[in-house]
Amino acid sequence: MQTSPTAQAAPGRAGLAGAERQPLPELPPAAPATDADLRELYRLMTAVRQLDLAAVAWQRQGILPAYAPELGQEAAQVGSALALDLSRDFVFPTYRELGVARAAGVDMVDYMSTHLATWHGGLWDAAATHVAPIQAVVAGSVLHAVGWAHGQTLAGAPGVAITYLGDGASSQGDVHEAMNFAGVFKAPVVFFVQNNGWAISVPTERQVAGGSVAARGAGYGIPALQIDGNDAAAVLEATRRAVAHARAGHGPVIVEAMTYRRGPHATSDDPGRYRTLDQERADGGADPLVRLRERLTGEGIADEAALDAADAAGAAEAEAVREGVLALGPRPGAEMFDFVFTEPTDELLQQKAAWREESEHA
Ligand SMILES: Cc1ncc(C[n+]2csc(CCOP(=O)(O)OP(=O)(O)O)c2C)c(N)n1
Ligand SMILES: [Mg+2]
Repeated sequence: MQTSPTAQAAPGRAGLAGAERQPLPELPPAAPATDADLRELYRLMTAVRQLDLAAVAWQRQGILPAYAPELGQEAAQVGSALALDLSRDFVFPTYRELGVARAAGVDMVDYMSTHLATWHGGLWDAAATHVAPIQAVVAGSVLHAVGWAHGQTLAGAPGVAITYLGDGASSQGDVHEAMNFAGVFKAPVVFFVQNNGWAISVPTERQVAGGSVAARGAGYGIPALQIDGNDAAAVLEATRRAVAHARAGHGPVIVEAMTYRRGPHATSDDPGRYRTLDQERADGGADPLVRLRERLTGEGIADEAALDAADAAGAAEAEAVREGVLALGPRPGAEMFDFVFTEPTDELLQQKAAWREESEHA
């Protein structure tokens, strides 16, 4: 029988890809969410819900120039952030991670200052909080996280990086490079994908070939969990498992949290141009905050009065943050030159002097 040249394996390499592929490692189990965990998830998720809704209103009122809401993604964000040990771990967020930042303890006035679009990109201290600045470059945070994680390996340090990315970001070449590098070097990193069904106006099924980001893990030798991202307890447990695996030196994990972006992509977006309200309601499913509340009351873990008090605390917090943001006032314009390099170049100093002369008449 004649075989075509392309079908013949090169000598010594016959079946290599199949024969030497390692089975994916098993993830360790994690303790299920306790009643105290569930109450804490609710307290944070209701605060995040109200801050998020308030931020959209602030944009409409002209307080913030722009904002990217995370309505409907509170369980994915708060649940994953609560699984971290931020004395050691480090968060690399996108532009949509208010819930992660809040759960990680970032001051919310400092956080919102980013959305004021002032020069420095946010007032919080990334080194102190272990939450990196917002990343607007799609998939940018993924590369940063892998670099930081590999740094932990080289330093013999115990930290785990968690990088947030969307279904849309998973189509970027950077994600392939990041996952491949992390797989080869067993970098302690959790790729936390919030599959919210959309990349602006493009639905997941029109850009994620194969239909699942988690399924891609097998090709990189990275174990992956695909979970209900609107079940806060499930997210907490899955992320705990992923973090424990990475911390034990077994390398990266992908967690794909299936959720839904219930609002616009950003305050400048009109989802009515690419999906109907009926579609949105059907595809969005049950609200994760309502789901958690029903579980807490149904299982007698918290009563209505305690949950109402948590809601009221969230509303008061949002109002205090609004006042804090308004009190920030404008930043000094010349500051934009100060945060480019640790040591400014001569050219930058000349630009700063010229800018001050023209704008401040200094
Ligand atoms: C490198 C790069 N390409 C394109 C954009 C424009 N852009 C901003 S958000 C976005 C969609 C991202 O979708 P996804 O990763 O699913 O995240 P989601 O917005 O749904 O949270 C695009 C294309 C960008 N910011 N950066
Ligand atoms: Mg998306």
